[in-house]
Amino acid sequence: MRLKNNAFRESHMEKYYVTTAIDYANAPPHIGHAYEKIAADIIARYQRLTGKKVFFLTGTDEHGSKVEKAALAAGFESPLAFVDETSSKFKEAWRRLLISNDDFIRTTEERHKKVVQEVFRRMRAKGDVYKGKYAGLYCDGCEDYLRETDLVDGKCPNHQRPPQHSEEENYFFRLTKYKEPLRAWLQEAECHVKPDGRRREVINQLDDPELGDFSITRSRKSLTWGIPVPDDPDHVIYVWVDALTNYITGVGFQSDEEAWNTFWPADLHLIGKDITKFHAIYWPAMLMSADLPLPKLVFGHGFITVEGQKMSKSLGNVLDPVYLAETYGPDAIRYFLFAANTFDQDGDFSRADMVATVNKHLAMGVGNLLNRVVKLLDTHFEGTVPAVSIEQGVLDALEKDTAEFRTFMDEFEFAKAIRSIFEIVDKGNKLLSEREPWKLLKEGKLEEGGQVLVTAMTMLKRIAILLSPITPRLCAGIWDQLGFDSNIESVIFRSSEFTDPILAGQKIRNKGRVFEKLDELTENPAPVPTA
Ligand code: ME8
Repeated sequence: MRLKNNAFRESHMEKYYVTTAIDYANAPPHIGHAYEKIAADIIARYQRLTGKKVFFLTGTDEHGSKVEKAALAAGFESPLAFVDETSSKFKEAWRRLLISNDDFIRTTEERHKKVVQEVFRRMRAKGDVYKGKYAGLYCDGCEDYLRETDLVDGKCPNHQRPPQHSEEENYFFRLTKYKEPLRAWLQEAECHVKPDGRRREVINQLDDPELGDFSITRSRKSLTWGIPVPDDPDHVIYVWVDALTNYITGVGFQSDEEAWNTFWPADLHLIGKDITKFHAIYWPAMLMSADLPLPKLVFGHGFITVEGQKMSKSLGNVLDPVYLAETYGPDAIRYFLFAANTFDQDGDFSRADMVATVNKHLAMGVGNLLNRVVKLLDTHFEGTVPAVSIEQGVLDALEKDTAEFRTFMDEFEFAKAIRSIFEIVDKGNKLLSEREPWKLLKEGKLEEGGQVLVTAMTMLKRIAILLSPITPRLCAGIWDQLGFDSNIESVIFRSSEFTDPILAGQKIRNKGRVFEKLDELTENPAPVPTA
């Protein structure tokens, strides 16, 4: 197992294991999937910055009737050939959006099949699995069992179509046995489900007497595309039991003892608000049954709409993240999504707003600050940092803004964290406009002018580091122009590289604009091609 920051070798380090939901491989990725993967990436990069050894897992959910039907509809003879193609589109999208995952799990992999079967065996050995008859409604859009009371006008409210009636012999999981321990876990002082509104919602679901044992298999007669039940090949394992188990497969359960002992339990399962029940009820109950430790935190983020509307194939407004990354660059998408939206609430992606926001903040705010500083250093100091001292007040203010940034990042309040960085950007631009170093230098006041420039450089150094989890490419560019030879991704808060002042003699590299202004593109966004 190789980690992004090579931290695995240092055993004394604190660890952080972050996962995303694994996306259904029934269609290519859309911007909602990208929103979650970018968020997890921002968290992973930030945790690396704090000096933790991080493991970041994402992947695709490839079994079940929804995927099987999509494969057939797309004219594929085997679902496997179909998911091979779809999962590669997810991988490609994450590469283009600079997602730094350490592994990408596919639920059709052999390593996963073994783990799912082992979890099933453990739950059965515990006496928590029994055979029974299932008669009820199933929505394969949700891959979930519905009740009459869940329906609106006879249809699944999420997928606007009637569920199927299904009647078959299934294996059931004794969820009812775990209701009490689950309630205790959900009410522990250390919150395991956030935001708090979601936690209360889950407790209400648990209190509902109708939430009973649930079916964890499908008969092979109705579904073949799944992992076989151990010792009973007439049944395949329910796709949610299969999917949730990815979180332990991906971190070496029964295959890589060192990784498993290091990283489990997960520090964070990052998921969308629609799948909290599976992660905060089913999954911890399965883990209790299998005698495995529970995750520390499940966080349910909000949903993203496009230009104020829910995405749908029929509206043709499903946004393709590859198209967006190609058209605007990864930093613009990453920045806008998290500067403009509140992570635990629903948000929106609007192209005009994105263009206006990144032009103002990144091109004008950060880009101009850098540009003015390196140009003046080039012209008046031959690109070499002069020897000056920085006022203590400036350094204290940087520490204050950094502390604020960290507090917000620890709570996944990305928009507020970004605002803390812009406190520094604004101070930097104000410093230049008030002190007018270009005038000082023209008048021959080299020491005074140089001091202003190195102060602004010190601010830019901090801006580059703090903003790097959000806009990694832009920040690598700033780092380079400031004249650092190291990789910005190797910086951690407690390293001397973070705290050291910029030394006299450092050579800056004036390479022109670090972030080009985006044009107001007028054509319609390309819809996601059907798989
Ligand atoms: O639920 N905005 O897969 P999925 C924000 N395979 N997030 C969104 C979104 C939107 N518009 N649309 C979807 C599944 N998501 C299962 C997960 S995990 C063991 C199995 C989020 O492809 C959604 O909430 O339907 C989920 O967290 C993720 O994208 C994958 O959704």
